[in-house]
Order: sequence, then C-alpha cells, then structure tokens
Amino acid sequence: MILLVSITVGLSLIAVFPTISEAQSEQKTFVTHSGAVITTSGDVIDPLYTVSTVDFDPDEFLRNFEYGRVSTSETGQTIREYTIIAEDDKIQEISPGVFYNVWTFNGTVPGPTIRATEGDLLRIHFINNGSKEHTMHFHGIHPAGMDGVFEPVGGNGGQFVYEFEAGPVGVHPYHCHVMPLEEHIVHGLYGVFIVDPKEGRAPADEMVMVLNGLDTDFDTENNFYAANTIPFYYQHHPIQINTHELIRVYVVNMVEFDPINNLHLHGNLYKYYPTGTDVVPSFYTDMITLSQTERGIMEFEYEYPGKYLFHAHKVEFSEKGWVGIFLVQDNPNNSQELDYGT
Ligand SMILES: [Cu+2]
Repeated sequence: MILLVSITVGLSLIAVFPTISEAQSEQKTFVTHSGAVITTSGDVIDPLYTVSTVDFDPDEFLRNFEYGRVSTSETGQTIREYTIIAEDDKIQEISPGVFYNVWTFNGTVPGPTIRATEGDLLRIHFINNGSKEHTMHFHGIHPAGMDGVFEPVGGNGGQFVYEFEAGPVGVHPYHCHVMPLEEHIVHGLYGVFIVDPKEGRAPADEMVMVLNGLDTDFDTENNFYAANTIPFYYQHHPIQINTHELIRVYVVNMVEFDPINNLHLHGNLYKYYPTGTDVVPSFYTDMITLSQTERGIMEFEYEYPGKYLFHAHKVEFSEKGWVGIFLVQDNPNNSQELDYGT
C-alpha cells in the first residue's frame, strides 16, 4: 500500500511539474555522417552520433611497426619512448553503412604495433582523453605497479607513465584492463607488442594480423569478424607477397565473446611458434586454434604464384568477414636483395 501511494505521488508530481524534468534535461547536439544535426535530451548510451570519425587503413597497419623515440641511457641501455592516447567517443565505418563506436589507442583499432628488442627500456606516456577510466596492460614480464590493472587512469586527460624492460622475446598483446573488461576490449582498446631477440630475426616480409570481432549492436555477440578490423578487407585488397620469400606473420587473437578462433592457410603449411618465445617451431601445419589473446608467429614461403585464401576455418567467422587472400607473385629477384621496409 505504501509503495502504491509512493508511485502515485511520484507520478502526480511529474504530471504537475513537468517543467522540472525538462529543466534538468540537458540538450545534446550530434552531427551524423550524412551531415544531419540531431538534438536530444535523452540519455546517450553510446555516443553513436559524433563529429569525430576514425579512418583506419588495414594496408598501412599490416606492415607498420612503431619503434618509438630512441635514446640511450648512461649505462648504454636503449630507451624507447611512446605516447599513447586513449579515446572512447569515435565512430568508424567498419563496413559500408555500418558505423561502430570504437575506443582507440592513438586513434585506431588496433592501436599501434609497439616493437622493441629484448632488454630495451620502454617508457610509455599514456594519456587518457576518453570519458571513462582506461589503462594499458601489457602481456609479458614487468613490475606489478606497471601492470595496468590496479591503477586506473581517469578520463579527460588522466596520465600515467608505464616503464619496464621489454621481455620476453615474442609477440604479445596489450589492452585496456578496466572492468567490465570485455566491454573495454571489444570496443577496440588493444594492440600488439613485439619483442625481438637481441640477435635479431632472419630477414622476412613481416606483417601483423590482429583477429578481431565487432559487436556492432552491443548485444555481447559479434556481428562481424576480421583480420585487422575491416571485414573482408584483404579479400578485396589481396596482400601481395612473392614466391620463395620468407613471410613472417605475427598473429594475435583479440576476439571476445567467442571462446576460440582459428587460422587456416591455403596451398601451404607454416611453421608455428606459439607466443613467439621459442626459436624452434612447435608445429608445421595449415591450421592453428587460438583462444582469447593467444598469439604466435607463422613463417612460410610460397613456391607457386597465384591467389591463396587465408581464413578462419570456423566457417561462421569467415562468412562474417574473417577471410583474406595472399596474391603470390613470381619473385623476379633473389629474395636476399629485397627491401623488407623495416
Ligand atoms: Cu578501457
């Protein structure tokens, strides 16, 4: 009875004093991609309409490695400094007509591929320009205070400097570690961290593939899947490689919600180094299975020119975008003379 009276009184107040509710509502104005101006006093659960958009080029991301600003300490240690800025209010058209609210490190999903040599001192100046708390959590070995878990960095300009030695050798993910974790990862706050051995790696045409899923309707199921964010991109824009040339792919699975992902290569097999920590491959295969944040290094060469698919053998994923093509061309030169563009 008391509850009923309370509800009745509450409704009556709203009916009698509607202007109070209106006065407390803040008008917000957004501009859509088509240029339409939308004004609303309602709650904006995700800022779907914004003037800020993100451009992402999977071709550029594929072979782009960030080595940082390099200096040397008094003891001779190489110092690599990076500035990483998190934001969470951008929109990216991930497929024609499909707009997705991306949360970004340095404006892209995935964030930049950070690359260093084992033993280098990494100094990462992290700035959170988002509206929510964010962090950077690196997989690898580092002090507890540099783990990006218990020190959430506040939004609207919060800062933290992560400092640790690069290690161990391999390919590792980095990602935001603020709860709810799935939400912060699936919106795009992740990237790849490569640690090279001091003796270097054999020359190769190197590339990074981040396997990701896109939950474009926020129902905690992925609507699209991709290698490097744009569904079907490398099917429409085949990755050009040469015969008899060593190809090295750093592959990292960042798909949330689905327990496994996988990678199948056509017309070939690859040597596979799980997590990239060992110099001896664990498998020679055309198919690997990866759970969340599992990763590794694939190495292979093609003998015959032509088009070869690579894709998730989980067919649902490939039909929703995680599929690409290697366009293998006859290598006109000795592979040793090629410029690998590092
Ligand atoms: Cu976050």
